Parts: sequence; C-alpha cells; structure tokens
Amino acid sequence: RILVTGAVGQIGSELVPFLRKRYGVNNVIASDVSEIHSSSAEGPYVQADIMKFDKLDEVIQKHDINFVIHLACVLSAIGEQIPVLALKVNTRGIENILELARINKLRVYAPSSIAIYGPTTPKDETPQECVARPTTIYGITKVYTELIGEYYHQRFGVDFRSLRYPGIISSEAQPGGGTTDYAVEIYHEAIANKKYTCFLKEDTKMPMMYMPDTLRGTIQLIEAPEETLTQRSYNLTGMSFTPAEMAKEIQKEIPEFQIDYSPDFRQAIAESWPRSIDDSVARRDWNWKPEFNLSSMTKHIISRLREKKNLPST
Ligand code: VAH
Repeated sequence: RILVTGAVGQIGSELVPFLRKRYGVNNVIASDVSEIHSSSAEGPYVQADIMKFDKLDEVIQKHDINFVIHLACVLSAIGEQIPVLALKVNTRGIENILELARINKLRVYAPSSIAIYGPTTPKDETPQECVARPTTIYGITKVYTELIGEYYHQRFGVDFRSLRYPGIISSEAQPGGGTTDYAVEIYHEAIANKKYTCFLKEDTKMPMMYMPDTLRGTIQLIEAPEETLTQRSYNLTGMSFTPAEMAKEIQKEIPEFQIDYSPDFRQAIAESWPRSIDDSVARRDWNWKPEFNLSSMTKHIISRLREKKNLPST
C-alpha cells in the first residue's frame, strides 16, 4: 500500500485521487498533520506528523505500507518568512521517511524542485547536471533531500526517486505558500474579479507545469523500470512564461481582464531561479513529454473554473 504525506496540500489534493483511480482506493492511505480532511471522504485518511518517527512507524505497520510518497514540506515563500520551520520540517521529514524506508524496505518518492538552483546556475535551459547553490532555505532543504535520498539508495538500497518540479498550476487546489502561487491565483481572480495584482514583475520568467502533466509525469517515473533510470532526481518542466505573457493568454478568454504589478519579497526568490529547464534526460530515460502549453492550459483552466462556479462558458 502507498502512504501519501502532505496529502492535503496542492499536489496531494490531486495526486491522491489520481493514485486511487490507478491503484485502488484502499491501496492509497492519505495523511497529513491536520486531524481530519475532506479527502477522508474519498478513502482512508490518517493524521500523521512527519516529525514524529514512532507515529509514522505505527501507520506504516498498521496499514501495511510498502511505498511512501512524501509531499509534506514547507515551500519557498513561507520558508523565507519562517526559515527555522522550513529547515526543521523539510530535513527531519525526509530523514524520518528514509530511515523508515531502510528499516521496513519501503520505496520512496519525494519531490525536489527547480528551487535547488541558485544565482550561479545557468538561467536558460538549465541542464540536468550543473551547479546547485540555492539562496532560499527551501532550495537548500531540497538539495539535501536529493543528496540524502541518493545516499540511502546507494548505501542501503532504498528505491528513492525524485522530480525537480517547476511551479505547478492547478484549477482544483489552492497553492501552499510558494513563489509561483501567482500563476494559480491569477486564474481565480480573473474569473471572480476580472483583475489581478501580481506580486512579481511582469517580465519574471519561470519554469511551470500544468497539474495533469505533473500527475502523469510522476506516475511515469514511479512506474519506470529501475534499469531505465540514470538519475535518482530528474529535471522536469512543461513550459516557461512571464506574468505578462500569462495575462495576454487570459485576455484571449476574458478580454476585460486587467493586471497590475506590485512586486514583494518573492521577486528576489524568483530571480534566483532558472528561467527555463532542460528536461531532455527525463525524456530520454522514461519518455517524459508534457502535453500542455500556456495557451491550452489557460483554455482548460478557465473552462474548468467557469464550470465549477457554474458560469456561462463565454
Ligand atoms: C514554490 N511552488 O514556489 C514551489 C516550487 C519551483 C517552485 O518549488 O516554492
């Protein structure tokens, strides 16, 4: 059975139902630090704090877990506001999961992020292998996640896999305190108020991906035969764009949409990251290929949001 930590977060909210459809509802145990959550309505949910080793061990034994998908972490923006929290949660969390994996022979999937790259990394088409000296606490903990995961793989034989996610955009769940959150908020604001004040400068280009591509790519890596893998953690991306380019696409669907810009502390975080990512190694090793671009994603999300708010389609 699979245990998903951080199941209530942006990725977890969509990955859990996706996994349940594929592997069976009762084979996917959702967990998060909060007591109960609506996801428990659609299948098994346990409250579990990733900082508590014994509690996690109890869940693993009780639910016969053999694979942990570890999503629980503190993202970049909140991390820069409370660095000590991000440092503790993001390092102790993966340490507990890997130790439990070593003892109980579990598989582990734990996302990394393009946030592992910093100001000294090439900004365009950042390659799979290059300098990764991040200047955010979140990025530092994701470098650590990759390195400690690779160590448990080569030293103890733990099947550890990871993807360096770009900013992830979804219509179903609100993001959880990241620097790329503007790319989710903007759609909701465009539908609700036909205007949005962006917390980044209009020309801030970042690597992004639409959630359906994220779900598919994650399953592809999880199910890839071990012998096809040349890395434990892969660069992955769908597209790159700026807030101005995003606003222009939205105006094709909502002509009266207006955007203005009021950069805040997250501008410096965004500028420390790459503008675009080279994911050719994932394409070579396990046939990765994104299906959505900015235009098709925008059309898809706006029609989805209109449906959810039962608004007319045009
Ligand atoms: C964040 N959404 O903004 C995350 C992600 C590359 C960005 O890691 O922190």
